[in-house]
Amino acid sequence: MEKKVILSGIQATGDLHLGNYIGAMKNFVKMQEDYDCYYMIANLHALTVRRNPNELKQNALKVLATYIAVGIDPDKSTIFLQSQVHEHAELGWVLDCYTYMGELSRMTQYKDKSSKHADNINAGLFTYPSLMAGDILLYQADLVPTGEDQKQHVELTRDIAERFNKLYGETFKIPEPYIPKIGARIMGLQDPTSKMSKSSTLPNDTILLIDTPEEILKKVKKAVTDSEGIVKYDEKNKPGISNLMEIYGIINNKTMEEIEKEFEGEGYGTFKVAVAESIIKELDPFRKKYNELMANPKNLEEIYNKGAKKAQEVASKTLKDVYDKIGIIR
Ligand code: ATP
Ligand code: LTN
Repeated sequence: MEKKVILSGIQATGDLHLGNYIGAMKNFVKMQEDYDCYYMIANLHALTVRRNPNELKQNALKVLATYIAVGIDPDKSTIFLQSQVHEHAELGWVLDCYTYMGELSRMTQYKDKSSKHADNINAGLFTYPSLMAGDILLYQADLVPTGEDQKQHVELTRDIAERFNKLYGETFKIPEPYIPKIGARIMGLQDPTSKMSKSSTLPNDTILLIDTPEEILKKVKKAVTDSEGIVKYDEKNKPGISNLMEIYGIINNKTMEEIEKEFEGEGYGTFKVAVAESIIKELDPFRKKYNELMANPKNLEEIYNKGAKKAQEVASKTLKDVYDKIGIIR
């Protein structure tokens, strides 16, 4: 039986954090055993916010090295740069013409980012989801593993694909979002009411995968909690503690009830140290491997060139079918 296809991507916008790891990459690693996986570095998507060119290049390599250091095996999964497979930009344009302004204007990410970057509300920021739909549909993906914040974009992708299929006949597989039940929205440590993010400006809010054990311990110790002093899961009234519990639960494979029992009668101090130690242990092999990979850019280049070739074989077939169906001479 043919394996089901997975596609996901992460923007090349900076050092990756614990939210990216728990919400997305931990699943990328698990899924590569049973699925035909395509993991993309979304560097074209990163252009929606003004970037320094050298940093953008470097960030693409950082995401690639992170993928491999968390356990994605380039011999099992296809890892590639979005920019190296020109079919993404082409299908993105075609799908722009099958996506309505009304749909795009309802996207939460667009609303968030345009309020944060009010001086640069460019057309790319607005049409971002149709480029993302192209990423997914080019590979005929069955499942798209992401954090909660991307669910809306995958749902729009389904609508666009269904619309196209209705007009031209079966062309695209209709993808499903794959969102983890726990950990799909890891919150900031300083502001547990908004998601942990690369672009957070609060110090100690985000745990980076490259943080040292000392930094991780310091950040977790400083995490905002509440004055109750009881380790209990209550997302609404105890967002800080609930967030730490989710992190601890995912890493140690424990339910919220089990964690409540384990820390019954203990204060937040003890619990925070246990959380920090779990994160440190989980990320310990990562840091060494990441640094080794980043020290050898030639090796990274080989990996992304090989991945792009494989990705393009699949992507070009879908684009050819699309162009034939809509009447574009190639
Ligand atoms: P930015 O701050 O630049 O928007 P980001 O930190 O939100 O970046 P993305 O590159 O947009 O990160 O996301 C990469 C993947 O990680 C996506 O699948 C996204 O859903 C997931 N993700 C991002 N933040 C979190 C989070 N706090 N909790 C769980 N998953 C997350
Ligand atoms: N929009 C995503 C990144 C992304 C993506 C994709 C995710 C670009 N293309 C295709 C899944 C599938 C984000 O901002 N995290």
